[in-house]
Amino acid sequence: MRIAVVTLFPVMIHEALAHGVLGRAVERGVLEVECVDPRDYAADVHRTVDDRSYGGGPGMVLKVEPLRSALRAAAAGVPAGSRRVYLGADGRRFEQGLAREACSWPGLVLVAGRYEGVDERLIESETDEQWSIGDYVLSGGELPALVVIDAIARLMPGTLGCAESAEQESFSEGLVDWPHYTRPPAIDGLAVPAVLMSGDHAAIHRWRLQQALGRTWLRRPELLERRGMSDEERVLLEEFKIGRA
Ligand code: 4FM
Repeated sequence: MRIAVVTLFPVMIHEALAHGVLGRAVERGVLEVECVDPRDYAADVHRTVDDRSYGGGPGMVLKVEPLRSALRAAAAGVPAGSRRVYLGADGRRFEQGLAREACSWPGLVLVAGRYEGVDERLIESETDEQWSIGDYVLSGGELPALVVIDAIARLMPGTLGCAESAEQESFSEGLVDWPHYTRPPAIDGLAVPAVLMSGDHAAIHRWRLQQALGRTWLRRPELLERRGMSDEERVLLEEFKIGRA
C-alpha cells in the first residue's frame, strides 16, 4: 500500500516508521510512505503556511494555497482508487473494522492539520472522508496519521512475521488480550500460572481463551456483546466467573 501524508512535520512521520514492525514493513516494501510538506509549496521567501482566521480571534489557520498544492501532489502520488482522509476529532471513529476495510485499498492520502484548523472548503472539496482516532484534543494530525498507518499496516500480508500473524487470525479476535508472562517463575511472591509451564498445549490454549473472554467480560463488556460467544466459550466464561467468586 502507498500512503502519502500531508504534514508540516515529515520527520515525525518518518522517524516513527523507522522502528519495529512498521520499519520492517517499509523495508520490505509492503508499505510505502511519502510525506508532502505544504511548506515546500509556499510562494513567498518566508515560506508562510499559516494565515489569520476570518471572523478574528487568536490562532492561525493553515493557509489555503500551499496546503491545496501539497494535497494535490500527494493525491497524484498514490494509485487510482485511493482515498483522501482528513484527520480530525469530529470524524468517523477509526476502529479495527475501518482499519480492516482500508487495508485492501491501494493507497491513502492522510491530511494532518496544525494550528487552529484547516480551511473548511479544502476539507470539503479535496478530501473524501474524515476520521477521528478518539475523543481527545491533540495539537495536530500527525499522531492520528501514525495511529492509522500502524493499525492498517499490521493487517497487510507481509508486515508481521509468521508467528505473529498466526496469532492474529486466531480465536481471540474481538477480545482483549490474555495475560503474558516470562521468566522468572516468581517475582516478589507472584507466581506464573502453573498451566503455562505445564507443556500441555491444549490446556494452555484453553486457559488463554478463557482469560481473554474473562477479561473482556470484566473490562470491555460491550466488545463481548458485539462479538458474541460460541457454546464452548460460554462454558469457559462461566468457569472464569466461578473461579473469581
Ligand atoms: C487536527 C489539531 C487538525 C489541529 C488537530 C488540526 C484528532 C483526533 C485530533 C488535532 N484527529 N482524532 N482526536 N486532531 O485531535 O483525529 Cl488543524
